[in-house]
Amino acid sequence: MLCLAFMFAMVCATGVHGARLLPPLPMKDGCYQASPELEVFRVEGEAVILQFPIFMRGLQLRKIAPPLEKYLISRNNGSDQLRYQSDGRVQQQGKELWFLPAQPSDSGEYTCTYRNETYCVTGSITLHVYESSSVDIEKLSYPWPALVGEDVEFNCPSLESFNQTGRPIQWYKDSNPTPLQPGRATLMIPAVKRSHAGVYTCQLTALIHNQQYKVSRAFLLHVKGWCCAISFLIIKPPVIISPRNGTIFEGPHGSSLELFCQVLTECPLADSTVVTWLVNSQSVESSYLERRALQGGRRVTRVSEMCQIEQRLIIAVITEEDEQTELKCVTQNTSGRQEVVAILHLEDTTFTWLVVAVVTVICFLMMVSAFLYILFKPKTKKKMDYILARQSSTFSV
Ligand SMILES: *[C@@H]1O[C@H](CO)[C@@H](O)[C@H](O)[C@H]1NC(C)=O
Ligand SMILES: *[C@@H]1O[C@H](CO)[C@@H](O)[C@H](O)[C@H]1NC(C)=O
Ligand SMILES: *[C@@H]1O[C@H](CO)[C@@H](O)[C@H](O)[C@H]1NC(C)=O
Ligand SMILES: *[C@@H]1O[C@H](CO)[C@@H](O)[C@H](O)[C@H]1NC(C)=O
Ligand SMILES: CC(=O)N[C@H]1CO[C@H](CO)[C@@H](O)[C@@H]1O
Repeated sequence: MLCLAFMFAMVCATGVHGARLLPPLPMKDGCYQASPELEVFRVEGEAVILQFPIFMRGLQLRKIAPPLEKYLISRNNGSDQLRYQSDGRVQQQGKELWFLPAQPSDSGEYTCTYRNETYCVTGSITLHVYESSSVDIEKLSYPWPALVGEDVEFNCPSLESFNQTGRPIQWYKDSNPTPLQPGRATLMIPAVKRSHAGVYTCQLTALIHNQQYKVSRAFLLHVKGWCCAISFLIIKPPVIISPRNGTIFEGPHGSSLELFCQVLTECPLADSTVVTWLVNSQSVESSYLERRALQGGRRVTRVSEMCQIEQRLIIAVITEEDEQTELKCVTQNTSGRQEVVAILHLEDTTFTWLVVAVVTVICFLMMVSAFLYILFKPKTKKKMDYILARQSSTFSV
């Protein structure tokens, strides 16, 4: 009986193995907490659409699809939760929060929550809105390292959510008011020179509720020549502390994986230190894993004198084609570059079946011996009596 129960448990465990195992989310106040989103930096006076891609992806992976009206977006202000209507300057539109336009006082933490009678899950994002006069351009812009002679191509990013007016996208360099080239979402700089370094801003006019709003994004282009790497040696380069080089990430077929790349760097460099995951040396978006993987959730924390940057890679479902896939974490700064390589390996389930087989054999043998014992028990007793009788007869002599 015990044997059968054990075998059943083993088979069940194997079955669960094959099902989609998602990393359990931490829970706070009865609500599961999705990992925080990438922080968002914007300028006042522009339209901002706040989204929760990591949270939404988490719901999707867990096959939770609440109706739009069940998402509750609110702002954390101490212990207060401020909610939003579907009109007004700041309004909730389904899974998004729209700022028409954003103000510096909008800076803060926002959460998106789905709750029903039995389940609750929440995600959070931090928004920074800068006054246009005091724009910290280093913070606002996407860092873009390049080497002299490289071709650089900028795509005006994160604009999919906006409906553009007929007006073309304009590109500006530094504070020069003359646009660089008219009307293209992509800016090309062939064979980049040192003089090209600087801040590139793309600007467009979006139409929201029949009103026009300004939307802009900026890139900070650094151009480094081979000659000058030495001048940065004084600053310690960023160091990847996890994962270790050569790590093998194991997961059974059908399960999901959440990987973290942790980088230690000097705090003043933290914002400009790039940490990225590559799949077989390609960006996640252009790799074969593009549909099943998502990277994000960059988080910077202070660790005594240094700053630690964490970048996540989530693989929704692992399949056979992922065997031996190379996952590389790369960190880069003008002070240096480091990379570690990890390999994806599909867990072998033969072992589990071997255990099941061994247990089955042991169970069978135990049952056979029990059967034999019952069969021969009476005979043994007779023999014992006989021996005892003989012994007593000997003693009586
Ligand atoms: C609450 O949501 C969870 C997750 O989607 C679902 O499994 C559960 O059935 C829901 N409960 C109710 C009462 O709707
Ligand atoms: C947050 O709370 C503080 C005091 O509790 C208040 O002064 C402030 O206006 C609140 N912020 C928002 C955005 O409501
Ligand atoms: C863009 O247009 C679509 C279709 O008209 C509309 O549903 C959506 O809300 C618009 N988005 C914005 C940000 O105005
Ligand atoms: C990890 O290994 C790769 C190649 O095997 C090497 O290029 C890289 O420098 C190594 N990284 C570290 C931190 O040792
Ligand atoms: C490529 C890159 O992001 N470089 C950064 C490394 O650190 C220097 C020193 O602060 C920054 O100026 C660069 O932006």
